[in-house]
Amino acid sequence: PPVIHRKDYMPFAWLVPDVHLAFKLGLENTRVTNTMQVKRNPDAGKTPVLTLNGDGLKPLSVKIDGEDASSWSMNGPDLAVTLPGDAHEIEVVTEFSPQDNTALMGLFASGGMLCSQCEAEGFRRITFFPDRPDVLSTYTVRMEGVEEQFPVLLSNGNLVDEGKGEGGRHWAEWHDPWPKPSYLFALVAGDLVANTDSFTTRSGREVRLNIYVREGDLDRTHHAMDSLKRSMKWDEETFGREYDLDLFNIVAVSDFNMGAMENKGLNIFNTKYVLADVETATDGDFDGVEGVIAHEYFHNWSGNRVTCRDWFQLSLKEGFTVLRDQLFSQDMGSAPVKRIEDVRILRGVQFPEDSGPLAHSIRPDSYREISNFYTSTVYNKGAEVIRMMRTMAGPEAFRKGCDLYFERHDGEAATCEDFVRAMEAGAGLDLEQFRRWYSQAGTPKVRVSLTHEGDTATLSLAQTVPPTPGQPAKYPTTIPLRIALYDRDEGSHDGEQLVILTDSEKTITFDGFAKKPVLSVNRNFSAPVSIERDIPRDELVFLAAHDDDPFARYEAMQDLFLAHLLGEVRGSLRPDERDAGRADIASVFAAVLDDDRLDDLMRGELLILPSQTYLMEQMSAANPTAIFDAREGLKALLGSELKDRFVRMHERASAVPFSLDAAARGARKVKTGALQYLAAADPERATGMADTQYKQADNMTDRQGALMVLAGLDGVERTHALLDFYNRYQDNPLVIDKWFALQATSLHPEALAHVKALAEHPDFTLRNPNRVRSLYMAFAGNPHAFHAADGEGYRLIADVILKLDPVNPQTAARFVPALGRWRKLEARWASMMRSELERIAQAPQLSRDTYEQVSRSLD
Ligand code: B3K
Ligand code: ZN
Repeated sequence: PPVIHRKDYMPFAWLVPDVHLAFKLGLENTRVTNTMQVKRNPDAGKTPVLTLNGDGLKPLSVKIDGEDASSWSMNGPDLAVTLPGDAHEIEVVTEFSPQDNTALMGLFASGGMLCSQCEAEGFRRITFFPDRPDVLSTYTVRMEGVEEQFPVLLSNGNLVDEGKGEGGRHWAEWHDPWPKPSYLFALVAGDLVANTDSFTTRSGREVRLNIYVREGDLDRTHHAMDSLKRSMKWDEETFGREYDLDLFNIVAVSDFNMGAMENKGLNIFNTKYVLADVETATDGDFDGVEGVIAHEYFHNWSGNRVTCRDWFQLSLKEGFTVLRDQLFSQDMGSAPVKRIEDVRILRGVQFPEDSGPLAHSIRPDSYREISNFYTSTVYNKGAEVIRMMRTMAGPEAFRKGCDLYFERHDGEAATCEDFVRAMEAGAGLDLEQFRRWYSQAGTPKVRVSLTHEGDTATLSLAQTVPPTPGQPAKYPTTIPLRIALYDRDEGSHDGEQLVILTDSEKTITFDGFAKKPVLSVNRNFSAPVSIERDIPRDELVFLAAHDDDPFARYEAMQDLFLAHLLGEVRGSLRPDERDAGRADIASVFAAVLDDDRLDDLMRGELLILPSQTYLMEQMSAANPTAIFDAREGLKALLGSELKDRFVRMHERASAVPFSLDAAARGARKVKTGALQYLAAADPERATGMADTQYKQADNMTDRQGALMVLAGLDGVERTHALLDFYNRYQDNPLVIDKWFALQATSLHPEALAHVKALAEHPDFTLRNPNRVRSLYMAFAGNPHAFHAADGEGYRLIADVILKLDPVNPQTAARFVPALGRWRKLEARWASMMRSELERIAQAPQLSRDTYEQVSRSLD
């Protein structure tokens, strides 16, 4: 497969101002008549050839200006039409089978309904078209099908007409007045029911809102609807963005590669991000629904009204929209807890990506398959980059920059550079050097130290950006660091400052400190860097107890755990150091458990140890077994030293009645948190407590939490609870996904064998991405099972990739990064992992998706 380079961008030679699509719908066979008005693009090179992208299609007929044409030929998968003049009408007819479309790109069948997914390049599986985001067209869509089979017919924009045909058929015609790229086209046909509501925009437009689901799921759509209305209001208030159609439809579908898709006026969602009620969804699931509903809705401006010029600009819409959904969720719930969660995702997924073979900048320079670049780097690091601009400008100036961006580029296909320029002009920032965040991959490292002499404290900062594939040499970038200097005796500071590091090194002096202050740095995670600080352990203990920035307090605790665990793993601790480290950690933990000024949501957050992945990230050649043992060992130690406190906390939290407010949610979080520590220390007692929690649960959060703990332990309680859970929810696929995932991620020593057995379960199928992920993605994230000493875990994932690749290449390729970590592992694991990648590479007929990821991972 060829490599596509950003530098080769050329505007398309033709414009397609208007498209009319007529669908004759059927599960086995769908026929599309596509009529395009095309004219020369005055801003592009002159060529008589119009190349229309296709993927697996053959034209049944091609007409130019109403006449059967012969001046066309196939150019690989594409259709090349030679045109005599400057403006023409082209009609192309295609046909395909939605039910054979297991890749779930283009138009596919899911549980009897028809549903589309076009981003990034799925539209070319429906019809021949310039399938690139810089070709904007207005769409009119006529759909026709059997009414009984497809009572609901939906597309983008507004319903303009409908009627009955012969033989039980009916039709509907939709028109979307907003010009859009083909990736935002959508179509749904099926037997669905809607939860209907409305929202009045600030200028008085009444928007009808529908959430379409299968009949039995209607009761689980209320949270999604509330989230949608909150998002609409928040975007008006916070970004000044108002909705621009009279209708906003959401459809939930169970077979979907991604979380959701922001098609204009017709968002299509994975059921996982729509359906939620207390019986079947956890508190985390509720947050997931709210966040994704908001994210897709916010795309209406950041993505749809202003779209991307080419796919290299993906972060223009995704990074920005992730930041927008993060700020929204911060405002809806606990801002510090949300910030910690977001940083945990960044460190757990994006940092490893940035230090591995698949590292790429947030605006990549090349790709073979764009689907492989819907990454945590483009999304989450992209959001951090825009957040840094906001931190440097302040929220008000940042808003001015956003306003200018929307004003300048409304209706256009823009670039990341356009965004940066609007931010410079609108927010008054100089981003000349800051632009390197768009071009350089790799997580910058900042070394931080504080010295003290006389009355002066001296802060020394030094940055390096590590080499990444294709980028051996790096330049310094702009790093905004929020800092505070604490007076240790007072336990307070004189205000936070923003220090901006631009050179490789910088020294700043602070006068008026008779005693050495304690430095709190990168507060609220103001820059997505890894900080290496020379800081005595007692200062970390101080910050863990006193820092008034909740993130920084969390961070001090994490640093304390990290240093200790890494010492354990490396075997570099003297016995006295080991004891002192453990004692400090236990006392910090005890303080968190006892601190009644903390809310439980934050308490629960502070009690989470650094993840296995994050620990592995800190080492050049990691021994996953040693890391797992050290981490579990520390859990057991804390569980046993603080047993009474954990038991009391569990009792206190268990007495809090169910509600969705923050206090009750916090109680549920610390309840299961306590069980996890107790399970490590005293499995027997924890089994009894978890069993009771399971049986008494009146909500999914408690039930799933208890089952998770039981799944890691041996005993009849485990067997009974798993069976009970299965029987209770066997008709609910999203909950059965949880049942698979809980076993695949469990701490149980036989987890690998369990996964193999579950792959044979009648409910397991490779055709449903949620189910595949619930078993195998969960497993690949289970350190002790995935890194099994004999390489069996790696083999299992490689087998899945090979089996899934012909079915659904996009989802198959998503498993490759797990095997791409071999350079970071000790030789024994590294060689087993590498040989699995080689085995995949040798398979004949790999998809472009998997081929690209495997070859990059082996380089
Ligand atoms: N824009 C979609 C991503 C679709 C990618 C398909 N390969 C979801 C989102 O980010 O909102
Ligand atoms: Zn998005």
